Amino acid sequence: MTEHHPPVPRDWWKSAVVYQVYPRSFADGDSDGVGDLAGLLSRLDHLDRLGVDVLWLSPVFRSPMDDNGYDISDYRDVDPLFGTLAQLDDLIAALHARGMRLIMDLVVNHTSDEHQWFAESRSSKDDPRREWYWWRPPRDGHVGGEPGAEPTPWGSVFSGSAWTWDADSGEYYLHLFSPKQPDLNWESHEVRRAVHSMMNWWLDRGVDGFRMDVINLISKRVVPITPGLTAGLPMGEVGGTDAPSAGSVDATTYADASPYVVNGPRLHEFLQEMHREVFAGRPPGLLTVGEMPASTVDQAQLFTDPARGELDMIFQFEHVDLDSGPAGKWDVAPMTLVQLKQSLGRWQTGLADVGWNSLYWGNHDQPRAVSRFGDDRPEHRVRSATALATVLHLHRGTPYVYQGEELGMTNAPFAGIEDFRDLESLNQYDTATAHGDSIEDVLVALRCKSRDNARTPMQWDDGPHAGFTGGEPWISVNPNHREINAAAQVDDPESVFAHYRQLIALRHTEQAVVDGDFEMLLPEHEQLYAFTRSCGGTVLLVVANLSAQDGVVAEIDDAAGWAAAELVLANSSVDGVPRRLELGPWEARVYRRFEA
Ligand code: TEU
Repeated sequence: MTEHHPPVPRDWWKSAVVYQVYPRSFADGDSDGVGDLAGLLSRLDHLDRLGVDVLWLSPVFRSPMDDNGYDISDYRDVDPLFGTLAQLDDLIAALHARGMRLIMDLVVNHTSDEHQWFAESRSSKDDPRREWYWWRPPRDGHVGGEPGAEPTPWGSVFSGSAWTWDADSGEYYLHLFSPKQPDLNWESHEVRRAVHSMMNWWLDRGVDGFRMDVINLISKRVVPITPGLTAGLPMGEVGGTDAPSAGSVDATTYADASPYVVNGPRLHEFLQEMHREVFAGRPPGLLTVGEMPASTVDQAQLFTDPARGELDMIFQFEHVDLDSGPAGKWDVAPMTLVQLKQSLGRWQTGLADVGWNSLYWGNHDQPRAVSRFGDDRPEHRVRSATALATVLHLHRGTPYVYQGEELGMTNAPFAGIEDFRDLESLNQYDTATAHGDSIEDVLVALRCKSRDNARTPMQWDDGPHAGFTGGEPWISVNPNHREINAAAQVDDPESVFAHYRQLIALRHTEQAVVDGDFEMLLPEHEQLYAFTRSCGGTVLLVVANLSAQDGVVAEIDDAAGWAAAELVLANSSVDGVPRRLELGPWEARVYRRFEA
């Protein structure tokens, strides 16, 4: 269906904005309490009005839903919970008719344990598909299934061991996530061929690319078998200091697998092969973004250098790990604005000449942006959400908007553990309380960091269940939907939604937003986030007070000149022509001027 698109430049995505839909929580068309494709199809006007260019749809494939669809049992069909393949074709057509593109979630580090491939693989040690997954015997001198017999002491991201014992075939299989998400063995060229063929099938059907789930975990560090190592996998140390950056591995009981599974030795080779087999021969208009926890700027440069033929951009995790302490995600730590600027600024500089950034504050795995990086108290919420958006969207890179972020949706007021649904949160609760942590301490961390914060239903209106469903929602709707909802915002020029619309439109019209060089100003300032973007003779100044403090003055070169420049965009009105740049709580402005 690519022939429907007008000719597009290869790097069209530099001026694009992507909107992420987590289908389970977006809109429910059949009143079973779970969002679905019918619901999404009925809400495309919302995306259209916002002006986004691309929809990233989290998984809708067949799945037992252990991890809400990130455990796929059939890559070539839609789960009945979400609808039908015909509806997905309708979605592709409807988006293309509106000039939008669709990228699907590609989850190929692992499958579901209910995928046919795994069923065959586990059926016997001699099955031809045995080597499609990571099977290993118990540790030397141990009996399979007993504690301590796991091939390596690696922990899973979702608590517990990364190995599960299969008594029937007498071996363990590896799962870096849940036991229902066995890791595929990418060393097998048959696995790689099967994945490429599935990807080509989707592109032929009309999808425009993929967001690739934990794609930097597909190459594992397999080493020759020597004493002290189990069957070619290194052990790792229990209690090691390298907490996995994105995960929540219980470091007192398990070893961190990340040195052996993150950005492994054949990753570049696998990505280049995928590019050749799937993307290289196709016309421009496709988008690839790899989710890559624990990746550095230097690595990102290699992954996204167009000359290398790997990916268009990656999701890095540095800025969303700043509020994690040494013990990982649940060890909630304070984060300063100076640290945040240092981190994002380094990515701007590092990918200035080669490669490209993706930009995000949130997604379905992260707490709500305004609650985490901003101030969600009623008196600051709107300005804080719009200030954050201004800063992010004016960086160099492709911005991603997570559903509800454009409304300034907040974290949820979860009370007890019965309010949570996510397996990661539920496992963490069990593990931490079994360890002796107090229930209240565990809940405090969950309320802050649980992925369920992002997964409460989209707030469409102030009616029952926020207009999300005619049934009982699978997870509670945030009671603040009475104030925070789409219906109240789409026609209000002062709303968070209207501000996002302006930011997206600005990227479409102002070349300096897309291509301009980035220069950080006032890096040590504790309240202000300020930078310029320059392109040709155009210079944009972005200045935002990311604090609740009033009267914060930006002391930059030629502040008076800037204060008199054209105000392109702001989240609060500026009266007259001030002689200096003084900002109120969470105030953000974008100025433009032309320099010879
Ligand atoms: O996430 C992988 C990942 O590293 C995380 O963001 C993870 O959810 C978080 O660290 C947990 O603390 C991807 C998907 O986005 C996520 O929803 C899936 O659960 C996961 O992979 C497994 O497929």
